[in-house]
Amino acid sequence: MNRPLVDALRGMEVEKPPVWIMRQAGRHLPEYRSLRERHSFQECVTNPDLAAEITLQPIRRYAMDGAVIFADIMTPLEAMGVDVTFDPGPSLVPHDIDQVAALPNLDPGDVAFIVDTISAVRSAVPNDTAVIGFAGAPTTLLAYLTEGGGSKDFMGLRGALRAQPDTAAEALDRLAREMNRYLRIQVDAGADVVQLFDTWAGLLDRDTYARLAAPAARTALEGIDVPTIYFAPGAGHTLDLQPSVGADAYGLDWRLPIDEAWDILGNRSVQGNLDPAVLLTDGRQIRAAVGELLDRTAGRPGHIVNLGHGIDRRTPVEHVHAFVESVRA
Ligand code: 1CP
Repeated sequence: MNRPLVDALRGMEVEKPPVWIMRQAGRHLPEYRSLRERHSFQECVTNPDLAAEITLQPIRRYAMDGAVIFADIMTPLEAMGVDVTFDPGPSLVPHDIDQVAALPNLDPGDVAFIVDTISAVRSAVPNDTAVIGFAGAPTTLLAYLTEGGGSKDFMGLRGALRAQPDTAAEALDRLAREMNRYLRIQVDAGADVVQLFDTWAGLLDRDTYARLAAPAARTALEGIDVPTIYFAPGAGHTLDLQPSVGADAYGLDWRLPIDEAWDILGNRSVQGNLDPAVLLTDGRQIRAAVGELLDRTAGRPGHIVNLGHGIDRRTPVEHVHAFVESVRA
């Protein structure tokens, strides 16, 4: 099966670098926002017709090389008995880390909708489009669980990792095993690629990252037999440590030039790393920035073009067209 995104993740030469955008489903698209006027976020995730429709919206508009399944990193925690609401970010009762270590196994019956969404998407997208499943990395999930929602510094997590390192390691392992199971469910359903989002790992110092975050991420990806991507934005200080996670590819934020970051990671595939703010400028600047990005990777095999983090909700659709077209030109 010829899927350029999958081939590039395996480090193979491809005709043109594959392209997709993190958070392409939802957020900036007017057709998503109009659906959301009639349906709650959770209804959109758990109803396979709606979730597949939202997943397909950016594929119809931009013919991306990958279709990322519409769900949230907190979604599988609900199948482990955690009550989460979205407003718009996740909100839940803060958990102690010993409570997290004791959470029940994920009940596959409670994520049956993801299986139906993935098969609906697989049969609707062109054959060369890759279906991208995902999960939150253990550290990032533990951050939301201990804090009860978003935070700029996640002091609850960082305090707990220091005060109770052994229980924290158990809690991370618990989450890692269940996310491994959740990723396998997505692969069995037809995901061609999976990405692990470690959005908050960059808050940790190198030593804590190496001792706790990286091994837990490794467990989450262990034995997954499709190409895997690990993405930890704001974690440039851990780039040399990240390959211990054992992914096939590493997502890069925009803070370092892609060639410098790639040299630190070594001989692996990379994904990124245009600053999402570039898509708030204009066609000329977008083309110039893509030109510079592609000059820096200079046809090196294993580059997947993406932004350095999720697309901003204010991004005009024409700017996304300009981005995708200049990658393909
Ligand atoms: O009202 C709405 O429309 C809800 C906004 C929203 C959306 C569209 C949330 C709540 N989640 C999502 C979908 C989503 N989340 C996807 C699928 C679509 C796609 O990628 O195109 C994915 C992959 C995520 C992943 C996610 N959720 C991450 C990791 C990625 C990243 O950007 O770093 C994180 C940190 C979350 C938590 C979350 N869920 C929602 C919000 C607003 C947040 C951030 C909360 C915070 O500020 O901490």
